[in-house]
Amino acid sequence: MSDRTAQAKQVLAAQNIELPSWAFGNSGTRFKVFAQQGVPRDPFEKLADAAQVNQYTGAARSVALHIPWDKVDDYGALAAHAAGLGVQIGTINSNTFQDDDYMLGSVCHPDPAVRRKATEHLLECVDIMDATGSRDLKLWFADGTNYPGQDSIADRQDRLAEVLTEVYARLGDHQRLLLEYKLFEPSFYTMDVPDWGTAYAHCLKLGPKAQVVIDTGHHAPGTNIEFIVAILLREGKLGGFDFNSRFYADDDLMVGSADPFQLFRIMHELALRGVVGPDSGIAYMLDQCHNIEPKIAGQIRSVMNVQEATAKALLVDTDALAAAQAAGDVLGANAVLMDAYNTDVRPLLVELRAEQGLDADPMAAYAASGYAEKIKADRQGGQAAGWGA
Ligand code: LRH
Ligand code: MN
Ligand code: MN
Repeated sequence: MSDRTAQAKQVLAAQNIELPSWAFGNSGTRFKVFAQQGVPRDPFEKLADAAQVNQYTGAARSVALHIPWDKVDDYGALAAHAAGLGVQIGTINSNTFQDDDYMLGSVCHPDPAVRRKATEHLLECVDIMDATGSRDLKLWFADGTNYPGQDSIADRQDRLAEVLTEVYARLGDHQRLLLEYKLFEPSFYTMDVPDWGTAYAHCLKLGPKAQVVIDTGHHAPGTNIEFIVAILLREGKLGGFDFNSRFYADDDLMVGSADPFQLFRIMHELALRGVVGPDSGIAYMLDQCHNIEPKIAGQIRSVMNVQEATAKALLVDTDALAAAQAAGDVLGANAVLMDAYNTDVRPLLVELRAEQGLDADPMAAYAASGYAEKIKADRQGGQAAGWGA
């Protein structure tokens, strides 16, 4: 085994891909939410399903919550339940997009009373982080406008900055605020945090505990996401990822399914700088919905897709790449990258799983476990993921 392969295995063994609790609930589009049998009825069961993904991949040791979709009376009990299942509660995602009050926005709303309500929700999310031991608060705002003149673009930025400042001040020493941007939807003329530049500008003003999140589905078609990764890394402002795939918009399909080469290019930028591991300060999360495929298996496949892209990125011959780049050897440099991308890393991952005491084929092992049949029999009336419930 080459040194590079051995090193790759070490990094892969430590890799963590956080799962979204909402991936396990029923979901769909605005046209139809499809009810699957056996889906979780409460956050405790969502954690149980997420633990299955970790059991067969060994690479998904934390689960993100979405509040209030995952509201419970006792978050300490939920965290203890997670620990008992061998996982932990990760990022807390806020939700200021589902109340009627938020029709014209939340933290950017022209009415101070609505902004106050949204701010109180964000502060409550930090309370929950205290109870669960979570490090990260992930903020995504549906705020924006649909029509020119509807509201002042600049004033809305001021309102946003004011709320972010208050929430930032509430964070504990080891807590962070991750600001997620999105180009479009649900607003179509302006989003108040449409791109990485806007998120970066706010995070820079706030301070070191504020970082940008890249959701891979939140860009214009053709955007070079790995360029954004490189820039944010360089500035020390890359807080994490919401991984998913898209063909057209914010499709929330399984990561690495629509464009595995893009995922590889992103992971290459991260591997180059040695920040793939869980101690990098970059939260690697999935943000997906499984509308027509089974959810637990969909999450297992997604984790495997990230592992495969990561393995390929770790196999890039960085010495040869640097030499070709320095020599201005355009085709040579490109060939080094493509060699790694075209490597079949599945045998390497099978070896890794054997070393970790895992089954070689997580999909088959989960299918053979009988868990899917058991939850179908045991659970009646599962929860919708959140939207369109
Ligand atoms: C918005 C988003 C954001 C939300 C999640 C459910 O499109 O990506 O991260 O919290 O979807
Ligand atoms: Mn997201
Ligand atoms: Mn999204």
